[in-house]
Amino acid sequence: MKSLIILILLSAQLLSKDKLNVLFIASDDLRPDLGCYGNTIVHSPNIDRLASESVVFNKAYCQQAVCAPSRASIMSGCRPDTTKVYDLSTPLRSTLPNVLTLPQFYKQQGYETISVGKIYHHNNEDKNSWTQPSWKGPKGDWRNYLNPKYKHVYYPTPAPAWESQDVDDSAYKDGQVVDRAIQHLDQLKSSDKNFFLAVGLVKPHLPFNAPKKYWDLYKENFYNPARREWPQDTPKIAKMGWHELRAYTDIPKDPYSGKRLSKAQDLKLRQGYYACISYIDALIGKLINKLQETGLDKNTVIVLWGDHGFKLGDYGAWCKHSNFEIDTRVPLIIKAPGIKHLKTDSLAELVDVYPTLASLTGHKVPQHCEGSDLSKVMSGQHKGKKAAFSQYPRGKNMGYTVTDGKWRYTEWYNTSSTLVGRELFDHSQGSIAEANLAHKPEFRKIRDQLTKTLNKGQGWKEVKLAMINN
Ligand SMILES: [Ca+2]
Repeated sequence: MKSLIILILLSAQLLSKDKLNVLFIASDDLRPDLGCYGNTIVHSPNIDRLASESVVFNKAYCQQAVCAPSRASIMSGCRPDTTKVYDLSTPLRSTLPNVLTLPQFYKQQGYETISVGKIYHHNNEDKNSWTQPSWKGPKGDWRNYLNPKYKHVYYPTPAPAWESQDVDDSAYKDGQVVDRAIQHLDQLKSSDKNFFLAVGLVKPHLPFNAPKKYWDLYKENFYNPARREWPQDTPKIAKMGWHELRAYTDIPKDPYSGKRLSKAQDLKLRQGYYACISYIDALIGKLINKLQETGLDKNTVIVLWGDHGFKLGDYGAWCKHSNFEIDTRVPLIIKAPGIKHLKTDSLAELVDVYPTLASLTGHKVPQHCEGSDLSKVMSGQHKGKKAAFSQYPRGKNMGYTVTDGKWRYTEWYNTSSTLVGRELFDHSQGSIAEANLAHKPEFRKIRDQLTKTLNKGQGWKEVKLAMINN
């Protein structure tokens, strides 16, 4: 009897809203340090609960490991060489004024499209994407210190890279963003329209500002980098000097001085990053509980993604900005009604999110999408793609990188399209590599195969075609 009532209620809902909704949750700088990805230190019970009902992509990659280019790519469905957004100062519409963004696509299908928090990188949250004015969060500096001394600081930031205040969840920006998202769900519950609700959390991005209770979870238990030196024989062009962290007080300023963080700073930063993960985990829990409470979870696809990886002292470095596995690998968790839990090593790219969501919600995938529809991978009907691609500029040079799930291979080109550096890393044991193997004769065959797959950064076209034809 109970299931019959549920069926009738569900049918009524499907009659008025015949397509699926989307709850699109972005986290800034979140690498896959989550319980559901096998991390035993972090406290992420809410994301783990979501993951237990979702498809968890264990090998998912951003297309460029820094905020604006990664976000321009996922939101447009295009790769950085198409968006031409390679830096933080170029908004998507300045290079692709007419591209049909993911939310704009849903808007065209008659959806209510709403954005709260940080979705695109820039303050102007692309008016064409949304049916309501977007809300970036409470007014004030994005660094969001509560200490009045640091409230209005600007770059370079004369403030510590962390803050731990004994406050409740809504004191910081992300808490208020989720409170606002919850209000939207209350309104959307009685709307006769489908919705695409984007919720952009700014943590665990620097500065690591989070309520004290989350810091207290990590008083004794710390993440410890497996390797504190660059991989052996890595070309100079591949490395970066973690300038982003050096902008904060008490961090050594000269990237080439060889100065490292003090042990106390090192521990504090890693504790702070994990505190921020647990903070957003609690907020994501609130959001998902609300979705369930409204009953909207029955016909809503949930996607949780991070815009790129992060180094926490790994390789003796911090932040992102590279083509390394640890900077390109991201969490990607998708829950869709009717699709069973799966943890998969099938390769995924953030550029796949657009076509996959379009397909999962019952729409035709727009032609311009440069990623692949992974819905059949999610339902176990397709084994997935052969390779995943990313890129990163270094000055006027461009590094193109590819992974086949085990090997990561990178080629660096200068402005005359001359090859100026190669890297080949074995990642069969995880995200950290011991040495660059690109110039070892015994790995020549693998390198040659991956050179072909990479095809100077254009190899994705062949991989996409193969996904359609197989
Ligand atoms: Ca970011």
